[in-house]
Amino acid sequence: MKPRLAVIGLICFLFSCAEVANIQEVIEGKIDAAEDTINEESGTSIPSPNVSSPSPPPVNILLDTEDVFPVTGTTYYVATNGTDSNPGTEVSPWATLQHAAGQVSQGDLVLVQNGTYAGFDIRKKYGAKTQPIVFKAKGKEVFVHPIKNGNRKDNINVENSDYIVIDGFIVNQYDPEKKGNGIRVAVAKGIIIINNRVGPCGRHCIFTAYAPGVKIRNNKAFEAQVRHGISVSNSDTPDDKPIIRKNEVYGNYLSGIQINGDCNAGGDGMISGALIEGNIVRDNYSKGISLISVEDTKAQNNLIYGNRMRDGAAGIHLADEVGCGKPSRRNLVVNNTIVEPRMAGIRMTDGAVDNIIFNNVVYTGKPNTPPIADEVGQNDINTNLTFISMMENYFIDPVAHNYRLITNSQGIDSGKVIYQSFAAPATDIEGTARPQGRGMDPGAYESTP
Ligand SMILES: [Ca+2]
Ligand SMILES: [Ca+2]
Repeated sequence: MKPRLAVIGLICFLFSCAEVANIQEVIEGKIDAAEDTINEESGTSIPSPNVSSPSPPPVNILLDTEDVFPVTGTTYYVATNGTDSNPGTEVSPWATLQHAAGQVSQGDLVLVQNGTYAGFDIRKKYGAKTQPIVFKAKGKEVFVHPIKNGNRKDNINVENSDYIVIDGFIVNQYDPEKKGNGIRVAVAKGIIIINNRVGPCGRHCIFTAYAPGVKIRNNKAFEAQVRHGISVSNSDTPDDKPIIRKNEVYGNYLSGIQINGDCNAGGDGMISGALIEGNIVRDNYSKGISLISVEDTKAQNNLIYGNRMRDGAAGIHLADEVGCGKPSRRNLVVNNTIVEPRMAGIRMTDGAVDNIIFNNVVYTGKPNTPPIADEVGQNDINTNLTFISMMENYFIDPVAHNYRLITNSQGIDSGKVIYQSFAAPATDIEGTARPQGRGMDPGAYESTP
C-alpha cells in the first residue's frame, strides 16, 4: 500500500470515506490553483518506524524571547557523520533532514549540527500550537540545499502540515531551472519561519499559499531570481493573520514583500489581518511592499528604500489583482520611513479604499510623482512628513542609509499617538518606546532627546 493510501485509510477510519474524498479533492484543487503548482505525489519516501532512544530534552525550545515552546516530545539529531539507520540521538544521529521529516510527531525537536544537507519535504505532519514540531539549526553554519529526491525543487517544503517551525538555517543554492523556492509553505497553518538566511533563491525566497497564521520573522530573504523575497498568497479563510516581522529583504527580482489574496486561485481572494512590521526592505527590483487584495492589515515601523531597481509602483503599493474586484481596503500604514528615488513612496490604485496613512516619513525622488499618491481619492492621509528633494535637510546621513530625522527637523514630535481610533505603534523599529520628547515622531525611528 502506498503511504498516501495508508493515510487515507486511517482518515477513512476516523471519518466517513465520502468526506475523505472531498477533503482530497479540495486540497488538490487548491494546490493546483496555487501560484506555483505542485505535484501531490512527491516521491517522498516515508522510512520505516525507528525505535529511538531519546536523549534528555532541553527544558524549552527558545527561538528567542517572543517564541518559547516546551519540548514535550523527543529530541532528535541530524549530523553529517550520521546514518539514517541510527536512532537519531546526539551520539548516534541521523544523516538526512528528509529522514527526520518522516519520523517526527507533535512536540518533537530536530537539532541539526553544522554542515551542508539536502533539503526536505515534510507532508502530513502535525504539531500543535503550543507543541509544534521544530527543525532547528544547532550551530550557525547549517546549509540547506535544494531537495535531492522527489518532485519539489525547493530547499524546504512544508505542505499539508500544521505547526511546524523552521529555525536558523542557511538556505542557499537553487535548482538550475529556478522553479524551486527557498522555503515553501502550502496548505498549512501556524507555521513559523524564523532566523533563517534565505538566498539567493530560484523562484521566491519564502513563499506561502493557504497558510493562515504563518509567522515569518527575523529572516533575511534576498536575491530571488524570478519572483519576490517574501510572498504570502492564496486564502480560503477570513482568519489569515500572517505576521511578517523584522526581516531584511533585498535584491529580489520582483518585490521585496508581496501579499496577494489571489482571487484567481479560488478561496476568498483576500488576505486579512496581516501585520507587517519592523522590516528593512531595500534595493528590490520592483516594489518594496506590494499589497494586492489585502484588508484590515497593519504596516508599521518598516524602513523601505531604494526599490524599483527596474520597474515598480511604490515603496508600499495598495492595489487589486486585475479582474478580482477585491481592492485593498481598511489597511493602516503608520510610522514607516520610505525613501524611493525612482517611484512614489506610497501609492493607492485599483479601487484601494478606506486605507489610513499617518505618521509616515516619505521621500520620493521621481519628478512629478507625489510622495503619497492616492489615485483613488478615497483614502485618509493625515500627518505625514513628505518631501521631494534635499534629503540631507531631513535625514542624518542618507548616503549611508541613516534615515533618522535630524535633531532639529521640524518633523520631530509632529506625529499623532492616535488617529481615527487607530494607535501608532508603542515602540519604534529598534524597540525604543514612543513617544519621546514632546510627542510622537513620524517614521520608523523615534528620536531620544
Ligand atoms: Ca482570506
Ligand atoms: Ca518624539
